[in-house]
Amino acid sequence: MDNCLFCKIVEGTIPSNKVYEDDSFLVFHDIEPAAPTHVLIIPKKHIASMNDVQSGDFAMIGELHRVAQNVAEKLGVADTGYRLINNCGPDSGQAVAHIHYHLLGGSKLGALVQ
Ligand code: DGP
Repeated sequence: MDNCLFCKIVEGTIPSNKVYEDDSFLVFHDIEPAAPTHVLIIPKKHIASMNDVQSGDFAMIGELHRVAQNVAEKLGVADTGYRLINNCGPDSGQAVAHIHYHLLGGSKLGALVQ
């Protein structure tokens, strides 16, 4: 997708600090970490937001949870705990219109809603 920041990260035209990659997913460190561990899990397929997930995407989005489990293990937060967040739309603060899940951990996390 033209002019999508995360598609450019997938293509490699914008660099990222990668944690994991396979044919369907990319995981990379957030440029503005909000916790000691803060990575973004994205499908390589361009989907603008949770609202745009189609029924044909459900299996892939399910797989994303397996990726999150494996990444949490790899980054050492599986046992201490972590948070998986998807922001959808203006009120959530979604800034990048390519669906992504924040995986946050590495310290006691604050309140979920401020
Ligand atoms: P959200 O507000 O849910 O759309 O989160 C977008 C996140 O993307 C935000 O935490 C900062 C991160 N981000 C924005 N631009 C870049 C970038 O160029 N590289 C990386 N690694 N992260 C970025």
